[in-house]
Amino acid sequence: MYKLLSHNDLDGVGCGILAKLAFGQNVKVRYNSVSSLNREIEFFLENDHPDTFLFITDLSPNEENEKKLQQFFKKHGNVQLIDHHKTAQHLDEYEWGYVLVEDVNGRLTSATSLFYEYLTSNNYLEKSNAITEFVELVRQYDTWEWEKNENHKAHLLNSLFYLVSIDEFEETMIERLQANDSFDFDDFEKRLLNMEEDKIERYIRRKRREIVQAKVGKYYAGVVYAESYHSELGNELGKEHPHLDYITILNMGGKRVSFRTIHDHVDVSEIAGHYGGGGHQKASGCNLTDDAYKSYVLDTFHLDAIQEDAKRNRHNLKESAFGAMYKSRNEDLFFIHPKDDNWIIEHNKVILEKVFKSYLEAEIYLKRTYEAWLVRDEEFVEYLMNEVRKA
Ligand SMILES: [Mn+2]
Repeated sequence: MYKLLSHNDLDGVGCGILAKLAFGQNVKVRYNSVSSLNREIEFFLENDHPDTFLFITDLSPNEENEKKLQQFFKKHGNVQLIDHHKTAQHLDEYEWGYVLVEDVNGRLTSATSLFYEYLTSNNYLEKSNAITEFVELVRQYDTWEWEKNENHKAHLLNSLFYLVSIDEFEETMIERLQANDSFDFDDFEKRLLNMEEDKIERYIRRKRREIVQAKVGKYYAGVVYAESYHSELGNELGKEHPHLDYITILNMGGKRVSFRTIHDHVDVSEIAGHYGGGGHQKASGCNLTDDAYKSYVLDTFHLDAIQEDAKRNRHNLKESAFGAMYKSRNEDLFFIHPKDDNWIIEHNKVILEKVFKSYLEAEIYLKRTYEAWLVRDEEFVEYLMNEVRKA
């Protein structure tokens, strides 16, 4: 018998699907949240038959269970952990641990892609075009490579995953991967997914109006409350507000926090680690501990949402040689102007001493310090007309 304990997201369930394709009726699969894994490991060690081979994928045990698993392994040899999270790298030291963040070609891995290699190289499962394609879609979604590659099919697969129950998703995928030479959605799914994509877009649009900014430690964080679409949201809000080092997404009901960044200079697995969580450089999470609650909920609850930059302007434009006009909540006016080879900021007609090498640098400073936003054309034109009148 085999038992698989895996994560309850697409990458984790991808592992479950592969396990069932490989071992059929001989594997029991349990999907876990990050916090429920340790209970499952303890249950396994106490209750399961010692001949049962235990796989753990896409999740890592706490220190106590790490030791217990090592003891179990020494006695029975029946454990294999496969993971790709940066914060699980210490488990690679164990004979039973295999943790790889990047493969030999520098490609980011996922638990499903690592488990696929494991199962096929040990002859538990035969490679097929359909499975290979499915595994690659999961990997691209999980590593967010799909966006760079514009591989929307990977995103759709994740959307489908959240539209149906895990059981239904598993069953449909197993059937499809066994029966077909290539992997695709059926017509009904395609129609459903179209509607779902629209729904995600509307959800994100609403959340854009709720995000607040706060300095937490040395970094500027965007903070938003959301129960779903954390990766999509983190990505969109990160791109919308490049002056923020990372985005924090709070799921109050689940008492979980997600961290996402689009930047290379921040490692959000370290930030999550600070609160007892973990993950990847660009995506991580932790429980909503008292500390996390204080930093992200209590200390930010009174803040007003960030105002978005005007989007449809034709005159008041960023990087304009005439200067771009911004406004803060207390009605202060700002202009970012080019001067010689640099950019400068004018605050209520007083030029700030600081000089910036790029427009973006100036804007980052402005938004971090004053939370100002690019005003709409109407306001910009009215201001200019008033100035002309005065003159
Ligand atoms: Mn994963």
